[in-house]
Amino acid sequence: MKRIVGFVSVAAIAVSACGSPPGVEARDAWSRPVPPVAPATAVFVEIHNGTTDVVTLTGADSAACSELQLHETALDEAGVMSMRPLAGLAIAPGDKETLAPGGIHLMCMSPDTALEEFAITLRLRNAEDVVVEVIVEDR
Ligand SMILES: [Cu+2]
Repeated sequence: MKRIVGFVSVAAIAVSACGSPPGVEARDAWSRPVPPVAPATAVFVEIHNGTTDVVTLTGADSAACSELQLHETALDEAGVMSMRPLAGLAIAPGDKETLAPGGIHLMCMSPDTALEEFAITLRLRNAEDVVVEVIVEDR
C-alpha cells in the first residue's frame, strides 16, 4: 500500500512540472459600461480550445447577472438586426472563437452596473468550466 501511495505522489509532481495541461482558455473578457437602469449588457470574450476535442460553450453564470444567456445577433426577415438565444457555440480542437459586438455574445441580464469588473463562469460541454474576469470598459 505504501508503495502505491509513493508512486502516485511522484506522478503528481511530474505532471505539475510540465506546467498546466492543455485545456480551454478564456482571454480578454470585457463589457461596456451601462447606465444603472440597463436591463442587460453584452459580455465579450475570446475562447481558445487547447484540447483535442470539440468543446461547446453552452452558457455562463455570474453573481453579477441574474442570468447569462448565449445570444447571436442576426438579421430577421424584416431586415432588422435582432438577438436570439443560441443553444451552443462549438469550438474546434486547437481553434478559437471570439465573442464580439455585432455577433455572438453572452447577455448579462439585470447586471450589477456598479462593478468595474466581475467574474463569469463559462459552461462548456467536453471541458471543465472556465472562470474569467470581465473588465468593464469603453471600446
Ligand atoms: Cu444579446
